[in-house]
Order: sequence, then structure tokens, then C-alpha cells
Amino acid sequence: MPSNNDKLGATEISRGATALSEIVIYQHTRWNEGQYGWELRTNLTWFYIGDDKNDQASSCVVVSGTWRLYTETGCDENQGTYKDFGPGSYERLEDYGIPNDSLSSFKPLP
Ligand SMILES: [Ca+2]
Repeated sequence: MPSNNDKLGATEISRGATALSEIVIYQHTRWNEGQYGWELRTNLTWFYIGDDKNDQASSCVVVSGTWRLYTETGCDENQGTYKDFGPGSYERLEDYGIPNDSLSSFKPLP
């Protein structure tokens, strides 16, 4: 028979697994609907989205966690603009405070 402590342990592990944050960022509005564009799915902090994707993103889906998106590089609250996004689908970043084609860095919040 597992003890209560064992059950608690399993719950903690399961909670940890589901806490991994995930986001998908899209080049175009409405998740690239109807047009070719890149998409970037990640669990990681990106201090710079890269030369090939900088200042291009237009929509995103937050699968899990809360993500902070920045218009400048370095995930730096003292530069440019940033906004927090919880789980959900955002068809236009500009409707939520991140101007179109401005995203440069992002990170999951703890
Ligand atoms: Ca930018």
C-alpha cells in the first residue's frame, strides 16, 4: 500500500510536468491562416528571436504558462514595451499592446 507521502510525491511530479510553459509564435496574423509564414514553438527564453525572425511576429498561441513578450532584445523591462500573455490564442499581437512586426525577445514567467 502506498503511503500518503508517496501519493503526495506523485502529485508534485505531475504538477511539475504540467508547469512547463509553451508558446507558439507566428509570423502573420491569425496564426498564419491562409498564407505561408514561419512558426516558432518553444519552452525556452529567447533573448533574441534571431535575424531571420526579428520584428516580424504578428500572432501567437500560449499553450501553457504566462509569457512576457518584448519589443526589444534581451528580455529587458527597461527597453521598449513588454506585455504578459496567459494561455490563449492571440490573433493580433498589436491588439494586446505589442505593435505589429516588433517582437524581439520573450520568456516564460516563473
Ligand atoms: Ca523589435
